[in-house]
Amino acid sequence: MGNVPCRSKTVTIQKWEPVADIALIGLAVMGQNLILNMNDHGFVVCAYNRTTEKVDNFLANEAKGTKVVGAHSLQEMVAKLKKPRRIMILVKAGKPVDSFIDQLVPLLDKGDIIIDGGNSEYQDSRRRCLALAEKNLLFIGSGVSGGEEGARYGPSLMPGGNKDAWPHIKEIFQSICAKSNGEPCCDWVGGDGAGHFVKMVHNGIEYGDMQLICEAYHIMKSALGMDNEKMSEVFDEWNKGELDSFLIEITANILKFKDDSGEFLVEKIRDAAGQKGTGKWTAISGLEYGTPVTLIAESVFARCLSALKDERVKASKELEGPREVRYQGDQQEFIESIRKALYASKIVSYAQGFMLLREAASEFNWKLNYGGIALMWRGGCIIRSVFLGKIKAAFDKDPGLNNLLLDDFFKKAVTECQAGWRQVVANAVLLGIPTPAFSTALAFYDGYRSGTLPANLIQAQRDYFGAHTYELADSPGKFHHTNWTGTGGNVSASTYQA
Ligand code: NBP
Repeated sequence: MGNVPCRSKTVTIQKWEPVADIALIGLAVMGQNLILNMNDHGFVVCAYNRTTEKVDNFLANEAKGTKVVGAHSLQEMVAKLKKPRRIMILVKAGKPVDSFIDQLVPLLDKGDIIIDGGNSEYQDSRRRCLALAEKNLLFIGSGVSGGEEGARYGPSLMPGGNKDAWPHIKEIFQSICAKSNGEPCCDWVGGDGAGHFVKMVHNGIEYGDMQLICEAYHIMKSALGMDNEKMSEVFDEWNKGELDSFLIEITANILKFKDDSGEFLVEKIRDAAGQKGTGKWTAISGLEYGTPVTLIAESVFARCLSALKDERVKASKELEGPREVRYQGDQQEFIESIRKALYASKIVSYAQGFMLLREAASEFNWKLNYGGIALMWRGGCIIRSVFLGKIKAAFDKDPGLNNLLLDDFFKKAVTECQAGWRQVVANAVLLGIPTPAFSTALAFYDGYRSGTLPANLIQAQRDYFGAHTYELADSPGKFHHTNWTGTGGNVSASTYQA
Protein backbone atom coordinates (compact mmCIF):
# COMPACT_ATOMS: atom_id res chain seq x y z
CA MET A 1 0.00 0.00 0.00
CA GLY A 2 1.41 3.48 -0.82
CA ASN A 3 0.33 7.07 -0.21
CA VAL A 4 0.15 9.32 -3.28
CA PRO A 5 -0.47 13.08 -2.90
CA CYS A 6 -3.33 14.19 -5.15
CA ARG A 7 -3.94 17.95 -5.15
CA SER A 8 -4.80 18.74 -1.56
CA LYS A 9 -5.99 15.23 -0.59
CA THR A 10 -3.96 12.09 -0.04
CA VAL A 11 -5.35 9.12 -2.00
CA THR A 12 -4.51 5.64 -0.81
CA ILE A 13 -3.60 3.22 -3.61
CA GLN A 14 -3.99 -0.42 -2.73
CA LYS A 15 -1.19 -2.68 -3.91
CA TRP A 16 -1.99 -6.33 -3.69
CA GLU A 17 0.46 -9.17 -4.10
CA PRO A 18 -0.46 -12.01 -6.50
CA VAL A 19 -0.49 -14.70 -3.83
CA ALA A 20 -3.45 -16.87 -4.78
CA ASP A 21 -3.47 -19.92 -7.07
CA ILE A 22 -7.15 -19.61 -7.83
CA ALA A 23 -10.10 -17.36 -6.97
CA LEU A 24 -13.55 -18.57 -6.13
CA ILE A 25 -16.62 -16.40 -6.51
CA GLY A 26 -19.73 -17.46 -4.58
CA LEU A 27 -19.63 -18.19 -0.90
CA ALA A 28 -22.75 -20.33 -0.54
CA VAL A 29 -22.59 -24.00 0.42
CA MET A 30 -20.74 -25.25 -2.68
CA GLY A 31 -18.24 -22.40 -2.92
CA GLN A 32 -17.23 -22.40 0.75
CA ASN A 33 -16.69 -26.14 0.83
CA LEU A 34 -14.75 -26.22 -2.41
CA ILE A 35 -12.47 -23.47 -1.12
CA LEU A 36 -11.74 -25.42 2.07
CA ASN A 37 -11.11 -28.53 -0.02
CA MET A 38 -8.63 -26.62 -2.23
CA ASN A 39 -6.96 -25.20 0.88
CA ASP A 40 -6.56 -28.72 2.32
CA HIS A 41 -4.71 -29.67 -0.85
CA GLY A 42 -2.23 -26.84 -0.51
CA PHE A 43 -3.69 -24.27 -2.90
CA VAL A 44 -4.07 -20.64 -1.90
CA VAL A 45 -7.59 -19.51 -2.71
CA CYS A 46 -8.92 -15.97 -2.92
CA ALA A 47 -12.58 -15.86 -1.85
CA TYR A 48 -15.09 -13.36 -3.18
CA ASN A 49 -18.86 -12.96 -2.98
CA ARG A 50 -21.38 -10.42 -4.30
CA THR A 51 -22.45 -9.67 -0.73
CA THR A 52 -18.99 -8.92 0.59
CA GLU A 53 -19.86 -9.28 4.30
CA LYS A 54 -19.95 -13.00 3.56
CA VAL A 55 -16.23 -12.81 2.71
CA ASP A 56 -15.43 -11.41 6.16
CA ASN A 57 -17.72 -13.92 7.87
CA PHE A 58 -16.13 -16.78 6.00
CA LEU A 59 -12.58 -15.65 6.81
CA ALA A 60 -13.47 -15.14 10.46
CA ASN A 61 -15.24 -18.48 10.86
CA GLU A 62 -15.05 -21.46 8.47
CA ALA A 63 -11.76 -20.35 6.89
CA LYS A 64 -10.12 -19.18 10.12
CA GLY A 65 -6.58 -20.50 10.43
CA THR A 66 -6.36 -21.47 6.74
CA LYS A 67 -4.32 -19.89 3.94
CA VAL A 68 -7.49 -18.55 2.28
CA VAL A 69 -7.38 -14.85 1.43
CA GLY A 70 -10.38 -12.64 0.76
CA ALA A 71 -11.26 -9.83 -1.62
CA HIS A 72 -13.85 -7.08 -1.34
CA SER A 73 -13.91 -6.21 -5.01
CA LEU A 74 -13.29 -8.05 -8.24
CA GLN A 75 -10.32 -5.73 -8.86
CA GLU A 76 -8.77 -6.81 -5.56
CA MET A 77 -9.51 -10.46 -6.32
CA VAL A 78 -7.90 -10.28 -9.77
CA ALA A 79 -4.84 -8.47 -8.41
CA LYS A 80 -4.32 -11.20 -5.83
CA LEU A 81 -4.11 -13.94 -8.47
CA LYS A 82 -1.01 -15.50 -9.99
CA LYS A 83 -0.99 -15.72 -13.79
CA PRO A 84 -2.57 -17.19 -15.78
CA ARG A 85 -5.41 -16.20 -13.52
CA ARG A 86 -7.84 -18.95 -12.62
CA ILE A 87 -11.27 -17.84 -11.46
CA MET A 88 -14.01 -20.27 -10.54
CA ILE A 89 -17.61 -19.04 -10.33
CA LEU A 90 -20.03 -20.98 -8.12
CA VAL A 91 -23.17 -18.89 -8.05
CA LYS A 92 -26.77 -19.38 -9.02
CA ALA A 93 -26.89 -20.51 -12.67
CA GLY A 94 -28.14 -18.13 -15.36
CA LYS A 95 -27.85 -14.34 -15.33
CA PRO A 96 -25.56 -14.11 -12.26
CA VAL A 97 -22.90 -16.09 -14.17
CA ASP A 98 -23.09 -13.79 -17.21
CA SER A 99 -23.05 -10.78 -14.94
CA PHE A 100 -19.79 -11.91 -13.27
CA ILE A 101 -18.22 -12.81 -16.62
CA ASP A 102 -19.08 -9.34 -17.99
CA GLN A 103 -17.49 -7.68 -14.97
CA LEU A 104 -14.39 -9.87 -15.12
CA VAL A 105 -13.57 -9.53 -18.82
CA PRO A 106 -12.15 -5.96 -18.64
CA LEU A 107 -9.99 -6.95 -15.67
CA LEU A 108 -8.35 -10.00 -17.26
CA ASP A 109 -5.46 -10.61 -19.65
CA LYS A 110 -5.00 -12.96 -22.58
CA GLY A 111 -4.91 -16.60 -21.48
CA ASP A 112 -6.68 -16.06 -18.15
CA ILE A 113 -9.24 -18.71 -17.26
CA ILE A 114 -12.86 -18.43 -16.11
CA ILE A 115 -14.44 -21.63 -14.79
CA ASP A 116 -18.17 -21.90 -14.23
CA GLY A 117 -18.83 -24.69 -11.73
CA GLY A 118 -22.58 -24.08 -11.30
CA ASN A 119 -25.42 -26.07 -12.81
CA SER A 120 -25.43 -24.08 -16.02
CA GLU A 121 -27.22 -25.09 -19.20
CA TYR A 122 -24.78 -26.57 -21.67
CA GLN A 123 -25.95 -24.21 -24.41
CA ASP A 124 -25.00 -21.27 -22.15
CA SER A 125 -21.56 -22.83 -21.71
CA ARG A 126 -21.18 -23.24 -25.47
CA ARG A 127 -22.07 -19.56 -25.94
CA ARG A 128 -19.74 -18.39 -23.14
CA CYS A 129 -16.86 -20.50 -24.39
CA LEU A 130 -17.14 -19.02 -27.87
CA ALA A 131 -17.61 -15.43 -26.69
CA LEU A 132 -14.61 -15.59 -24.32
CA ALA A 133 -12.38 -17.25 -26.92
CA GLU A 134 -12.99 -14.19 -29.11
CA LYS A 135 -11.59 -12.11 -26.26
CA ASN A 136 -8.56 -14.43 -25.88
CA LEU A 137 -9.88 -15.74 -22.56
CA LEU A 138 -10.27 -19.41 -21.77
CA PHE A 139 -13.61 -20.69 -20.52
CA ILE A 140 -14.32 -23.94 -18.70
CA GLY A 141 -17.85 -25.12 -17.90
CA SER A 142 -17.46 -27.77 -15.25
CA GLY A 143 -20.04 -30.08 -13.80
CA VAL A 144 -19.59 -30.35 -10.03
CA SER A 145 -21.44 -33.13 -8.28
CA GLY A 146 -21.62 -34.51 -4.79
CA GLY A 147 -23.42 -31.73 -2.96
CA GLU A 148 -21.98 -30.15 0.17
CA GLU A 149 -19.99 -33.14 1.34
CA GLY A 150 -18.61 -33.84 -2.12
CA ALA A 151 -17.46 -30.25 -2.48
CA ARG A 152 -15.72 -30.44 0.90
CA TYR A 153 -14.04 -33.83 0.65
CA GLY A 154 -13.99 -34.80 -3.02
CA PRO A 155 -16.57 -34.02 -5.68
CA SER A 156 -16.95 -35.55 -9.08
CA LEU A 157 -15.72 -32.89 -11.51
CA MET A 158 -16.62 -32.83 -15.21
CA PRO A 159 -14.70 -30.02 -16.93
CA GLY A 160 -15.26 -29.12 -20.57
CA GLY A 161 -14.70 -26.03 -22.70
CA ASN A 162 -11.50 -24.55 -24.05
CA LYS A 163 -8.94 -27.35 -23.86
CA ASP A 164 -6.02 -24.89 -23.67
CA ALA A 165 -7.13 -24.23 -20.08
CA TRP A 166 -6.97 -27.87 -18.99
CA PRO A 167 -3.19 -28.05 -18.30
CA HIS A 168 -3.57 -25.03 -16.00
CA ILE A 169 -6.43 -26.42 -13.90
CA LYS A 170 -5.72 -30.15 -14.10
CA GLU A 171 -3.57 -30.30 -10.98
CA ILE A 172 -6.06 -28.42 -8.81
CA PHE A 173 -9.08 -30.32 -10.12
CA GLN A 174 -7.51 -33.76 -9.92
CA SER A 175 -6.19 -33.06 -6.41
CA ILE A 176 -9.51 -31.96 -4.92
CA CYS A 177 -11.83 -34.43 -6.66
CA ALA A 178 -13.02 -37.80 -5.38
CA LYS A 179 -10.85 -40.84 -6.11
CA SER A 180 -11.97 -44.27 -7.18
CA ASN A 181 -9.34 -46.96 -6.50
CA GLY A 182 -6.82 -44.12 -6.44
CA GLU A 183 -7.89 -42.72 -9.82
CA PRO A 184 -9.29 -39.17 -9.92
CA CYS A 185 -13.02 -38.83 -10.65
CA CYS A 186 -12.20 -35.91 -12.92
CA ASP A 187 -10.81 -35.78 -16.41
CA TRP A 188 -11.13 -33.63 -19.48
CA VAL A 189 -14.61 -34.16 -20.92
CA GLY A 190 -14.65 -32.29 -24.25
CA GLY A 191 -15.16 -28.99 -26.06
CA ASP A 192 -17.38 -25.99 -25.27
CA GLY A 193 -20.51 -27.24 -23.41
CA ALA A 194 -19.48 -30.91 -23.04
CA GLY A 195 -18.77 -30.69 -19.29
CA HIS A 196 -22.17 -29.27 -18.51
CA PHE A 197 -23.89 -31.64 -20.94
CA VAL A 198 -22.31 -34.62 -19.17
CA LYS A 199 -23.33 -33.15 -15.80
CA MET A 200 -26.87 -32.68 -17.08
CA VAL A 201 -27.07 -36.32 -18.19
CA HIS A 202 -25.62 -37.32 -14.80
CA ASN A 203 -28.46 -35.45 -13.12
CA GLY A 204 -31.01 -37.02 -15.47
CA ILE A 205 -29.68 -40.46 -14.56
CA GLU A 206 -29.89 -39.45 -10.90
CA TYR A 207 -33.62 -38.73 -11.40
CA GLY A 208 -33.95 -42.20 -12.93
CA ASP A 209 -32.06 -43.97 -10.13
CA MET A 210 -34.18 -42.22 -7.50
CA GLN A 211 -37.45 -43.05 -9.26
CA LEU A 212 -36.48 -46.72 -9.61
CA ILE A 213 -35.74 -46.91 -5.89
CA CYS A 214 -39.08 -45.24 -5.13
CA GLU A 215 -40.91 -47.78 -7.25
CA ALA A 216 -39.19 -50.66 -5.44
CA TYR A 217 -40.21 -49.07 -2.11
CA HIS A 218 -43.78 -48.53 -3.33
CA ILE A 219 -44.20 -52.17 -4.37
CA MET A 220 -42.69 -53.51 -1.15
CA LYS A 221 -44.92 -51.26 0.92
CA SER A 222 -48.17 -51.63 -1.04
CA ALA A 223 -48.05 -55.05 -2.66
CA LEU A 224 -46.17 -56.84 0.13
CA GLY A 225 -47.27 -54.72 3.11
CA MET A 226 -43.69 -54.53 4.44
CA ASP A 227 -42.82 -52.22 7.32
CA ASN A 228 -39.99 -49.68 7.26
CA GLU A 229 -37.53 -51.74 9.31
CA LYS A 230 -37.94 -54.68 6.95
CA MET A 231 -37.66 -52.53 3.83
CA SER A 232 -34.56 -50.87 5.25
CA GLU A 233 -33.02 -54.31 5.80
CA VAL A 234 -33.75 -55.25 2.19
CA PHE A 235 -32.06 -52.10 0.86
CA ASP A 236 -29.14 -52.74 3.21
CA GLU A 237 -28.82 -56.24 1.79
CA TRP A 238 -29.05 -54.98 -1.79
CA ASN A 239 -26.27 -52.54 -0.99
CA LYS A 240 -23.92 -55.48 -0.47
CA GLY A 241 -24.31 -56.72 -4.04
CA GLU A 242 -24.43 -55.41 -7.58
CA LEU A 243 -26.75 -52.54 -6.57
CA ASP A 244 -24.13 -51.21 -4.12
CA SER A 245 -24.50 -47.42 -4.43
CA PHE A 246 -24.81 -44.21 -2.47
CA LEU A 247 -28.55 -43.86 -3.22
CA ILE A 248 -29.40 -47.41 -2.08
CA GLU A 249 -27.31 -46.84 1.06
CA ILE A 250 -29.07 -43.61 2.02
CA THR A 251 -32.47 -45.12 1.22
CA ALA A 252 -31.81 -47.86 3.80
CA ASN A 253 -30.95 -45.13 6.33
CA ILE A 254 -33.91 -42.92 5.43
CA LEU A 255 -36.44 -45.75 5.71
CA LYS A 256 -35.49 -46.62 9.29
CA PHE A 257 -34.97 -43.04 10.48
CA LYS A 258 -37.32 -42.10 13.32
CA ASP A 259 -38.23 -38.56 14.36
CA ASP A 260 -38.41 -37.28 17.96
CA SER A 261 -41.82 -38.88 18.42
CA GLY A 262 -40.35 -42.27 17.53
CA GLU A 263 -42.16 -42.48 14.21
CA PHE A 264 -40.70 -43.05 10.76
CA LEU A 265 -40.05 -39.60 9.34
CA VAL A 266 -40.24 -40.60 5.68
CA GLU A 267 -43.85 -41.69 6.11
CA LYS A 268 -44.77 -38.20 7.29
CA ILE A 269 -43.20 -36.40 4.34
CA ARG A 270 -45.67 -35.01 1.78
CA ASP A 271 -45.49 -37.09 -1.38
CA ALA A 272 -45.01 -34.18 -3.79
CA ALA A 273 -41.55 -34.16 -5.39
CA GLY A 274 -39.65 -31.01 -6.27
CA GLN A 275 -37.16 -30.52 -9.08
CA LYS A 276 -34.68 -27.93 -10.23
CA GLY A 277 -34.74 -28.63 -13.95
CA THR A 278 -31.71 -30.70 -14.94
CA GLY A 279 -33.82 -33.87 -15.36
CA LYS A 280 -36.21 -31.90 -17.54
CA TRP A 281 -33.31 -30.56 -19.63
CA THR A 282 -32.04 -34.12 -20.18
CA ALA A 283 -35.47 -35.24 -21.35
CA ILE A 284 -35.74 -32.19 -23.63
CA SER A 285 -32.30 -32.97 -25.08
CA GLY A 286 -33.45 -36.53 -25.68
CA LEU A 287 -36.38 -35.20 -27.68
CA GLU A 288 -34.16 -32.68 -29.46
CA TYR A 289 -31.60 -35.25 -30.59
CA GLY A 290 -34.07 -38.08 -31.18
CA THR A 291 -32.69 -40.26 -28.38
CA PRO A 292 -35.26 -42.27 -26.40
CA VAL A 293 -34.18 -41.43 -22.84
CA THR A 294 -37.56 -42.74 -21.79
CA LEU A 295 -36.65 -43.67 -18.23
CA ILE A 296 -35.34 -40.21 -17.39
CA ALA A 297 -38.38 -38.59 -19.04
CA GLU A 298 -40.76 -40.86 -17.08
CA SER A 299 -38.90 -40.02 -13.89
CA VAL A 300 -39.40 -36.31 -14.52
CA PHE A 301 -43.08 -36.85 -15.31
CA ALA A 302 -43.46 -39.04 -12.21
CA ARG A 303 -42.29 -36.05 -10.14
CA CYS A 304 -44.75 -33.81 -12.03
CA LEU A 305 -47.60 -36.25 -11.32
CA SER A 306 -46.61 -36.49 -7.66
CA ALA A 307 -46.73 -32.71 -7.42
CA LEU A 308 -50.42 -32.77 -8.39
CA LYS A 309 -51.11 -33.86 -4.82
CA ASP A 310 -54.45 -32.13 -4.28
CA GLU A 311 -55.78 -33.31 -7.64
CA ARG A 312 -54.64 -36.87 -6.90
CA VAL A 313 -56.30 -36.88 -3.51
CA LYS A 314 -59.61 -35.86 -5.13
CA ALA A 315 -59.20 -38.40 -7.95
CA SER A 316 -58.39 -41.16 -5.45
CA LYS A 317 -61.93 -40.83 -4.14
CA GLU A 318 -63.45 -41.11 -7.61
CA LEU A 319 -61.40 -43.46 -9.74
CA GLU A 320 -61.55 -47.21 -9.31
CA GLY A 321 -58.53 -49.53 -9.41
CA PRO A 322 -58.25 -53.31 -9.12
CA ARG A 323 -59.87 -54.95 -6.09
CA GLU A 324 -56.79 -57.02 -5.30
CA VAL A 325 -53.94 -54.86 -4.02
CA ARG A 326 -51.73 -57.44 -2.27
CA TYR A 327 -49.34 -59.84 -3.96
CA GLN A 328 -50.41 -63.40 -3.15
CA GLY A 329 -47.24 -65.30 -4.07
CA ASP A 330 -44.02 -65.96 -2.23
CA GLN A 331 -42.76 -62.76 -0.56
CA GLN A 332 -39.03 -63.58 -0.59
CA GLU A 333 -39.10 -64.56 -4.24
CA PHE A 334 -40.95 -61.40 -5.13
CA ILE A 335 -38.44 -59.23 -3.26
CA GLU A 336 -35.69 -60.84 -5.33
CA SER A 337 -37.72 -60.10 -8.47
CA ILE A 338 -37.99 -56.45 -7.41
CA ARG A 339 -34.21 -56.36 -7.05
CA LYS A 340 -33.85 -57.78 -10.54
CA ALA A 341 -36.37 -55.29 -11.95
CA LEU A 342 -34.41 -52.47 -10.35
CA TYR A 343 -31.07 -53.70 -11.63
CA ALA A 344 -32.23 -54.39 -15.20
CA SER A 345 -34.08 -51.05 -15.38
CA LYS A 346 -30.98 -49.28 -14.11
CA ILE A 347 -28.91 -50.86 -16.88
CA VAL A 348 -31.45 -49.62 -19.43
CA SER A 349 -31.39 -46.14 -17.92
CA TYR A 350 -27.60 -45.86 -18.17
CA ALA A 351 -27.67 -47.34 -21.68
CA GLN A 352 -30.11 -44.58 -22.65
CA GLY A 353 -28.00 -41.90 -20.96
CA PHE A 354 -24.89 -42.99 -22.85
CA MET A 355 -26.93 -43.09 -26.09
CA LEU A 356 -27.74 -39.43 -25.50
CA LEU A 357 -24.08 -38.60 -24.83
CA ARG A 358 -23.11 -40.30 -28.07
CA GLU A 359 -25.74 -38.38 -30.04
CA ALA A 360 -24.69 -35.04 -28.56
CA ALA A 361 -21.03 -35.85 -29.23
CA SER A 362 -21.85 -36.38 -32.87
CA GLU A 363 -24.00 -33.21 -32.99
CA PHE A 364 -21.33 -30.98 -31.45
CA ASN A 365 -18.22 -32.81 -32.59
CA TRP A 366 -17.13 -33.65 -29.04
CA LYS A 367 -14.70 -36.49 -28.60
CA LEU A 368 -16.18 -37.95 -25.43
CA ASN A 369 -14.31 -40.58 -23.48
CA TYR A 370 -17.21 -42.73 -22.26
CA GLY A 371 -15.14 -44.91 -19.94
CA GLY A 372 -13.63 -41.75 -18.45
CA ILE A 373 -17.12 -40.34 -17.88
CA ALA A 374 -18.16 -43.53 -16.06
CA LEU A 375 -15.06 -43.15 -13.88
CA MET A 376 -15.89 -39.48 -13.16
CA TRP A 377 -19.28 -40.66 -11.86
CA ARG A 378 -17.77 -43.63 -10.03
CA GLY A 379 -16.98 -41.57 -6.93
CA GLY A 380 -17.90 -38.27 -5.36
CA CYS A 381 -21.31 -37.84 -6.94
CA ILE A 382 -24.86 -38.79 -6.06
CA ILE A 383 -25.05 -41.67 -8.55
CA ARG A 384 -21.75 -43.19 -7.41
CA SER A 385 -21.93 -46.95 -7.47
CA VAL A 386 -20.04 -50.15 -8.03
CA PHE A 387 -22.09 -50.52 -11.21
CA LEU A 388 -20.26 -47.56 -12.82
CA GLY A 389 -17.02 -49.56 -12.57
CA LYS A 390 -18.67 -52.16 -14.82
CA ILE A 391 -19.61 -49.45 -17.31
CA LYS A 392 -16.03 -48.20 -17.34
CA ALA A 393 -14.84 -51.77 -17.93
CA ALA A 394 -17.28 -52.15 -20.83
CA PHE A 395 -15.97 -49.02 -22.57
CA ASP A 396 -12.35 -49.92 -21.76
CA LYS A 397 -12.90 -53.25 -23.47
CA ASP A 398 -14.60 -51.64 -26.48
CA PRO A 399 -14.29 -47.82 -26.69
CA GLY A 400 -16.54 -47.89 -29.78
CA LEU A 401 -19.30 -49.83 -27.96
CA ASN A 402 -22.54 -48.71 -29.56
CA ASN A 403 -24.87 -49.56 -26.71
CA LEU A 404 -24.23 -50.76 -23.15
CA LEU A 405 -26.94 -53.38 -23.57
CA LEU A 406 -24.72 -55.05 -26.17
CA ASP A 407 -21.75 -55.44 -23.81
CA ASP A 408 -21.36 -59.08 -22.73
CA PHE A 409 -21.52 -58.31 -19.00
CA PHE A 410 -24.70 -56.23 -19.24
CA LYS A 411 -26.31 -58.53 -21.81
CA LYS A 412 -25.90 -61.44 -19.40
CA ALA A 413 -27.08 -59.36 -16.42
CA VAL A 414 -30.30 -58.31 -18.17
CA THR A 415 -30.94 -61.84 -19.38
CA GLU A 416 -30.62 -63.13 -15.81
CA CYS A 417 -32.94 -60.42 -14.48
CA GLN A 418 -35.50 -60.60 -17.21
CA ALA A 419 -38.02 -63.07 -15.78
CA GLY A 420 -38.19 -61.31 -12.40
CA TRP A 421 -38.41 -57.91 -14.06
CA ARG A 422 -41.40 -59.02 -16.17
CA GLN A 423 -43.04 -60.53 -13.07
CA VAL A 424 -42.75 -57.26 -11.21
CA VAL A 425 -44.08 -55.08 -14.04
CA ALA A 426 -46.95 -57.50 -14.74
CA ASN A 427 -47.93 -57.74 -11.07
CA ALA A 428 -47.67 -54.01 -10.54
CA VAL A 429 -50.07 -53.51 -13.45
CA LEU A 430 -52.47 -56.12 -12.04
CA LEU A 431 -52.34 -54.63 -8.55
CA GLY A 432 -52.67 -51.04 -9.77
CA ILE A 433 -49.29 -49.83 -8.52
CA PRO A 434 -47.69 -47.27 -10.84
CA THR A 435 -44.19 -48.28 -11.97
CA PRO A 436 -43.50 -45.89 -14.85
CA ALA A 437 -39.71 -46.32 -14.75
CA PHE A 438 -39.68 -50.15 -14.44
CA SER A 439 -42.31 -50.34 -17.19
CA THR A 440 -40.73 -47.93 -19.64
CA ALA A 441 -37.35 -49.61 -19.20
CA LEU A 442 -38.91 -52.94 -20.11
CA ALA A 443 -40.80 -51.44 -23.06
CA PHE A 444 -37.53 -49.90 -24.29
CA TYR A 445 -35.71 -53.20 -23.89
CA ASP A 446 -38.39 -55.03 -25.85
CA GLY A 447 -38.43 -52.31 -28.51
CA TYR A 448 -34.65 -52.19 -28.82
CA ARG A 449 -34.37 -55.94 -29.23
CA SER A 450 -37.12 -55.99 -31.90
CA GLY A 451 -35.96 -56.26 -35.48
CA THR A 452 -39.49 -55.40 -36.52
CA LEU A 453 -41.75 -52.77 -34.98
CA PRO A 454 -45.18 -51.59 -36.11
CA ALA A 455 -43.82 -48.30 -37.48
CA ASN A 456 -44.69 -49.54 -41.00
CA LEU A 457 -48.30 -48.80 -40.08
CA ILE A 458 -47.37 -45.32 -38.82
CA GLN A 459 -45.71 -44.61 -42.15
CA ALA A 460 -48.77 -45.86 -44.00
CA GLN A 461 -51.05 -43.68 -41.86
CA ARG A 462 -48.85 -40.64 -42.41
CA ASP A 463 -48.88 -41.19 -46.13
CA TYR A 464 -52.64 -41.86 -46.11
CA PHE A 465 -53.63 -38.62 -44.41
CA GLY A 466 -50.74 -36.32 -45.26
CA ALA A 467 -48.92 -37.73 -48.30
CA HIS A 468 -45.77 -37.92 -46.17
CA THR A 469 -44.40 -40.87 -48.22
CA TYR A 470 -42.86 -44.12 -47.05
CA GLU A 471 -39.89 -46.33 -47.87
CA LEU A 472 -40.29 -49.97 -48.82
CA ALA A 473 -38.60 -52.48 -46.51
CA ASP A 474 -36.53 -53.92 -49.35
CA SER A 475 -35.40 -50.56 -50.80
CA PRO A 476 -34.69 -48.01 -48.04
CA GLY A 477 -33.79 -44.52 -49.20
CA LYS A 478 -36.40 -44.44 -51.97
CA PHE A 479 -39.63 -42.69 -51.02
CA HIS A 480 -43.06 -43.56 -52.38
CA HIS A 481 -46.52 -42.10 -52.15
CA THR A 482 -49.74 -44.04 -52.70
CA ASN A 483 -53.13 -42.61 -53.48
CA TRP A 484 -54.78 -44.79 -50.79
CA THR A 485 -58.43 -43.75 -51.35
CA GLY A 486 -58.40 -43.13 -55.04
CA THR A 487 -59.69 -39.61 -54.30
CA GLY A 488 -56.45 -38.00 -53.13
CA GLY A 489 -53.84 -36.59 -55.49
CA ASN A 490 -50.49 -38.07 -56.40
CA VAL A 491 -48.48 -35.14 -55.04
CA SER A 492 -46.45 -35.96 -51.89
CA ALA A 493 -45.36 -33.70 -49.01
CA SER A 494 -41.68 -32.91 -48.60
CA THR A 495 -39.69 -35.48 -46.61
CA TYR A 496 -37.78 -34.54 -43.50
CA GLN A 497 -37.04 -36.01 -40.10
CA ALA A 498 -38.34 -34.07 -37.12
P1 NBP B 1 -26.75 -21.02 -4.67
O1 NBP B 1 -27.19 -21.68 -5.93
O2 NBP B 1 -27.70 -20.93 -3.55
O3 NBP B 1 -26.25 -19.53 -5.05
C1 NBP B 1 -25.80 -18.67 -4.05
C2 NBP B 1 -24.69 -17.80 -4.60
O4 NBP B 1 -25.15 -17.11 -5.76
C3 NBP B 1 -24.30 -16.71 -3.60
O5 NBP B 1 -22.93 -16.49 -3.73
C4 NBP B 1 -25.10 -15.51 -4.10
O6 NBP B 1 -24.53 -14.28 -3.74
C5 NBP B 1 -24.97 -15.71 -5.58
N1 NBP B 1 -25.96 -14.94 -6.35
C6 NBP B 1 -27.30 -15.05 -6.43
BR1 NBP B 1 -28.30 -16.25 -5.49
N2 NBP B 1 -27.87 -14.18 -7.25
C7 NBP B 1 -26.84 -13.45 -7.72
C8 NBP B 1 -26.77 -12.39 -8.63
N3 NBP B 1 -27.85 -11.91 -9.23
N4 NBP B 1 -25.55 -11.86 -8.89
C9 NBP B 1 -24.45 -12.35 -8.30
N5 NBP B 1 -24.44 -13.38 -7.41
C10 NBP B 1 -25.63 -13.92 -7.15
O7 NBP B 1 -25.37 -21.65 -4.16
P2 NBP B 1 -24.91 -23.18 -4.08
O8 NBP B 1 -25.98 -24.06 -3.57
O9 NBP B 1 -23.59 -23.13 -3.39
O10 NBP B 1 -24.67 -23.58 -5.61
C11 NBP B 1 -23.76 -22.89 -6.44
C12 NBP B 1 -23.89 -23.46 -7.84
O11 NBP B 1 -23.53 -24.84 -7.79
C13 NBP B 1 -25.30 -23.42 -8.42
O12 NBP B 1 -25.24 -23.23 -9.80
C14 NBP B 1 -25.84 -24.77 -8.09
O13 NBP B 1 -26.88 -25.16 -8.97
C15 NBP B 1 -24.61 -25.63 -8.27
N6 NBP B 1 -24.60 -26.89 -7.53
C16 NBP B 1 -25.15 -26.96 -6.29
C17 NBP B 1 -25.12 -28.17 -5.59
C18 NBP B 1 -25.69 -28.29 -4.21
O14 NBP B 1 -25.73 -29.41 -3.69
N7 NBP B 1 -26.09 -27.19 -3.58
C19 NBP B 1 -24.51 -29.28 -6.18
C20 NBP B 1 -23.92 -29.16 -7.43
C21 NBP B 1 -23.98 -27.96 -8.09
P3 NBP B 1 -25.11 -13.49 -2.45
O15 NBP B 1 -24.50 -14.16 -1.26
O16 NBP B 1 -24.62 -12.13 -2.65
O17 NBP B 1 -26.60 -13.62 -2.47
